[in-house]
Amino acid sequence: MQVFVIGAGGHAKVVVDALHRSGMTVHGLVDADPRRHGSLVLGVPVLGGDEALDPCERNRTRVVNGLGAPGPADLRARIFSAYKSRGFAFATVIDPSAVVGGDVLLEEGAQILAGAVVQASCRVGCDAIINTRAAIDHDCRIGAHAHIAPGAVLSGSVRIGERTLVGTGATVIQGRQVGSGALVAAGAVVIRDIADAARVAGNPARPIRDRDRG
Ligand code: JB3
Repeated sequence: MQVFVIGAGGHAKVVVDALHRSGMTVHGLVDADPRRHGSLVLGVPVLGGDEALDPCERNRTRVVNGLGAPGPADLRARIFSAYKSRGFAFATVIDPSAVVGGDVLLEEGAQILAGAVVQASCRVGCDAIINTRAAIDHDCRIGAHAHIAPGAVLSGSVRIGERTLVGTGATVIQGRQVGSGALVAAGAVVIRDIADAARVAGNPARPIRDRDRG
């Protein structure tokens, strides 16, 4: 199986490193920016743009989404759909330093990064990122393409909708639901349910006007 990473920026570097430490060989990266072509990311060549993977035999190839692009309506989700429609399958990434409960369900392309903890009976949706040292407690449901940023904490039985960003160091207390396409800003503390597409910040988390990325 040949493994390629899509994108060659900051998030791609993290997933390449996780794959290397998992003992996997990464055969190349692809990036939309021609200035990156021919460069190396942790020793792996940037082969060209997305079209560079056209010749790959689909049943012998796995791709990894290396775009972090956090936030609602993100590029990451569009890349996932575009590659799926081209017939590619996505590999899951589990950093060897992560702790993942035995009955956790990881859907296609889910990424569990360094030091993250995903406790028993959680489900992590396709293409979702559980980023560095995030903590996901028992029975959580993380929607497709959601991004739980570094150091965020979800207590037990939390639900996070599709494409939602839970920013760096944010906390969601047990049993709360955060809708789809929502933004929980860095450091926010969510103690009430959050609607679809809402943007919240602060402690306790309240709606905000300007997007405050985490
Ligand atoms: O905060 C953390 C821990 N990580 C952040 C991550 C979640 O998001 C990181 O600090 C960045 O804020 C961000 O990382 P990302 O998404 O890797 O961003 P950046 O470093 O800007 O790299 C994005 C790369 O994707 C650029 O090189 C773009 O040229 C490339 N790109 C954009 N569109 C694309 C496409 N590459 C391909 N193959 N196809 C595209 O359509």
